[in-house]
Amino acid sequence: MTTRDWPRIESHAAPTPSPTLDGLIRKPLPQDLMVRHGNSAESRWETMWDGVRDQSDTPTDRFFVRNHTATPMIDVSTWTLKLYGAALRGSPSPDAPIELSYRDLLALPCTTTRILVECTGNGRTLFATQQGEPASGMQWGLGAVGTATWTGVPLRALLERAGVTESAVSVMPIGLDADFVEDGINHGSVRRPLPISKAMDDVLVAYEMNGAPLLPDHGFPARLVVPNWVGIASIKWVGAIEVADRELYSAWNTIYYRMAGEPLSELVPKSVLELGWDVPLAAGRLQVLRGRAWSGSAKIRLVEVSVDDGRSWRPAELVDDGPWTRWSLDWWPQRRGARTVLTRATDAAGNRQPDRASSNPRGYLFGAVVRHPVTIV
Ligand SMILES: Nc1nc2c(c(=O)[nH]1)N[C@H]1C(S)=C(S)[C@@H](COP(=O)(O)O)O[C@H]1N2
Ligand SMILES: [Mo]
Repeated sequence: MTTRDWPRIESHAAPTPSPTLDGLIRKPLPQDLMVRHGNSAESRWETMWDGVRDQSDTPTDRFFVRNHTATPMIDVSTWTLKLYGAALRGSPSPDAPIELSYRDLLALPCTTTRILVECTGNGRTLFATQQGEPASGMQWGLGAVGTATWTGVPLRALLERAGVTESAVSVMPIGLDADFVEDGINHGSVRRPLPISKAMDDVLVAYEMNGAPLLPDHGFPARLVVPNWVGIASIKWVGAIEVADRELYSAWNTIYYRMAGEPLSELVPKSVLELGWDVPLAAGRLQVLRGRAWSGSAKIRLVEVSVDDGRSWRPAELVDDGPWTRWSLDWWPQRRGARTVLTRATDAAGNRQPDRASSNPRGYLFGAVVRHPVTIV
């Protein structure tokens, strides 16, 4: 039926665990599945479709990891989730919070739902390669994104049980990983406030990912998962949640994760190919280009592909419409040599990927059309 001529990915069944560097990440990071970046790691898009696997969620073994410091190992027998703040009934203080054990959390009514998590800096290296604007920060390719099926308790239900009042303005989930220190400044625990409207909408306090308890790297024993928002909102290893009757601030909404003077929230439309960079594809044979597209604002309505540098575009077939949309397009490349495949997504709110991403020094939200190099052999 279809032919693919990029190198086969070896040994999905039994990946060779590469020794993790000094415990910064705990899960194995086989080089055929992941690209390591110090304390973090990104997925390889070429592993998402291997001719056998036909599924939309990212398998947990190849889900990207973004750590500010290192994955902590949390003892679930002593862990509790603490809720406090002036916008809870009785204004419980941090010293006398409402507390839930792991067992308490698992006993509450739960929800299972598919949600995409994308790092705000995903695609950052393309600011340099496509726009000549190198940006500081984790030097991600396009693999700092994934979707999973999460099970947990809606944050709204937890806040209601804790007696959230009409006065609530801001909700601050606080991580239990080490303090984040940069340039000699200690910014404290990784934490980022959510407006009460988002906190009461669709946020999950998740304890399972793809049908199994969270791995330590993905936030065990519990984490937030915030649909459609920048990945930093989805605080891992959550230990406390403050519910305040005023705006709350941390480095993660004042220094980091801002553009044009505003804290970032929704993800922008993007589309990617499930291919490695510079892969060889055979000339004169059917190549099924497969990929995924997503947007934080609305469902994906259209994905277009150009193989002539943007002069003409062909609409791809949309395969499904989960938290990301899988798409495919048949291509019979003829001319041999270095070629570029451009993909462009449009969402139902009318947002279309631009030719250039908005410049910003930290390299957030690279949403421009990606120019994916392939070699026709
Ligand atoms: N406590 C805590 N939560 C965190 C982080 C962190 O370093 N510490 N990283 C954030 C960032 S920047 C991203 S993109 C996502 C990544 O989630 P993942 O590692 O499960 O893919 O977690 C977020 N939650
Ligand atoms: Mo991130």
